[in-house]
Amino acid sequence: MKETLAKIGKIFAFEGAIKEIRPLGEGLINDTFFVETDAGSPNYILQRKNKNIFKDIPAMMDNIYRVTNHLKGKIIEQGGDPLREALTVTPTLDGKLCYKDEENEYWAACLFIEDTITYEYADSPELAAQGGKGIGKFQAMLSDMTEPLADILPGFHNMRFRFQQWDDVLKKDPVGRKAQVQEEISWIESRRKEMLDFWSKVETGEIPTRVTHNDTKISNILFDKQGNVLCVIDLDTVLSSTCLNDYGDAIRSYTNAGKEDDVNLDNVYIKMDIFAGYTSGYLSETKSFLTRTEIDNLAFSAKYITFEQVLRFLMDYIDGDNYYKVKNETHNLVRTRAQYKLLQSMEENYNEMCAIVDKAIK
Ligand code: GN1
Ligand code: MG
Repeated sequence: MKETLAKIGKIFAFEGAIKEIRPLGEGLINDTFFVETDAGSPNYILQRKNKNIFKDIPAMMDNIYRVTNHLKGKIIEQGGDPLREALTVTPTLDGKLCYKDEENEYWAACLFIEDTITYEYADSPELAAQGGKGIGKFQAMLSDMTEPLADILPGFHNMRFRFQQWDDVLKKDPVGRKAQVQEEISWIESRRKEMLDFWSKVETGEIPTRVTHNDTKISNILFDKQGNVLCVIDLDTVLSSTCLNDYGDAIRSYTNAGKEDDVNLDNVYIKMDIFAGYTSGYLSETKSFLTRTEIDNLAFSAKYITFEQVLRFLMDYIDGDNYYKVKNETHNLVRTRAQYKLLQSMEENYNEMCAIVDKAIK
């Protein structure tokens, strides 16, 4: 691997000599590396993108390039620092946004942003409010982006598509795990209708589509040392979809008192003060452009995205662990149960969640 990384490092237009390339982070999909260069030169992030999941990586990189350029234009207008407040894609020496190696693996790079903090969970309502503001601003800056983005992950948060995949995997039961997870399967089936009903509103246009991030978990946000959001990262999933995905997925990660894959389910529940913090920060930036229907569906979107995550983890378990990276053979099942516990906690607190949204909008 070291040799491969050294070879790939030479392909990109990095300033300064490379000192070391080492693994970074806990992403579930791509392989991420930190590229350390000589003192005085910027450092970089290098990623091997997951080609099993992203079928058209050049199109994905083109989306990222266009979105970051749009963001940089806004940041400059607002007097901000475009190199710290938006990702900067680093091209190859011959000017391409990604590189395909001899093994048909795709690599891409961006500038590393120094002096930032990342979190796995929100430790205070204030931090959650800043996170909400950050995603709200991100959506606001992209709200006038009219050029269409390539649909590089068809059906990503589309429940009708997810249920098609689900029905297929259950029919095939490729590794014979279905019999052990009958109870977990019933968690999905008993909510099929309400989840599809929500998605119908997107299909009919009652809920509009916008440029959205689609993977807004807290670890995809860089905070500065004062606790403000500096930059939204991991733009692989920027797509045209409902912005409720971004609110819902953020609530799924910020408010969870436990871990996404917590073995101890007593740790997992929704922290309502964090929910209130995130919601007030998010709405302070977005209430001027969100429609009434979007606002009325915010609380539901948290249940929707958490349910989708239960379905996706369980489906991958039944399928034999082909999608998410796993640390052991029950990892996807552990994730399923932990996310289900979070969903149940949201269901128990749903009326209060709706009341908090109503209060924040007044
Ligand atoms: C994946 O790779 P990462 O960790 O940013 C996944 C998200 C899930 C998330 C769960 C393209 O994101 O949809 O919500 O894991 N990304 C893709 O942690 O499927
Ligand atoms: Mg991601």
